[in-house]
Amino acid sequence: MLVKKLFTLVFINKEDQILLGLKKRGFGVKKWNGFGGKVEPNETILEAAARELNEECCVSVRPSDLKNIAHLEFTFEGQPMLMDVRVFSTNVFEGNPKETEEMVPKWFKNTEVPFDDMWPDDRIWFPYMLQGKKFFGKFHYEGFDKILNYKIEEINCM
Ligand code: 6U4
Ligand code: NA
Ligand code: NA
Repeated sequence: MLVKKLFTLVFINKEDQILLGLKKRGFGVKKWNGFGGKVEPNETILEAAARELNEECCVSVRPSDLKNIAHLEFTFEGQPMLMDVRVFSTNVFEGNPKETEEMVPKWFKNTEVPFDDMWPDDRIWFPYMLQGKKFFGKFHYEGFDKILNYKIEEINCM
């Protein structure tokens, strides 16, 4: 049986730029990504998304300003875990991104996203996000570098 674990992933947009963070430790180390982490038992998914963003780069958002743009599922060959990742974005935020123990934040132009140094799935679903589409994707990995199979579809409501 697969054990499902719930995670958040937040992207901040400013004009034609997107805020990414270089992960300094743990899962996804040395990869650029949005900001997020595990949802704790005492909080809503939106609260977790806002909290993780603030912990990881000192940017503040109101949970109600976060738009749910995607639902991603990751499984790993031979592992009984399913990562259930809820993806949010907003251009309403406060504070300048600051480096923390977990992330080095940096603004990237939407046309200059560093896919070579990101999760391999990002290259597949970022185009949906950057076009303002909502979508569901599931990716099955062998190890952490190779996608064995995947499915992605645009959805109308989340
Ligand atoms: P701690 O234990 O506090 O360091 P926490 O911050 O709670 O961890 P973390 O950083 O392990 O959680 O969460 C993983 C983050 O990586 C979440 O934001 C989801 C994201 N993520 C995981 N797999 C991904 C993948 N294949 N592609 C992607 N993001 C992924 O774009
Ligand atoms: Na995290
Ligand atoms: Na975290």
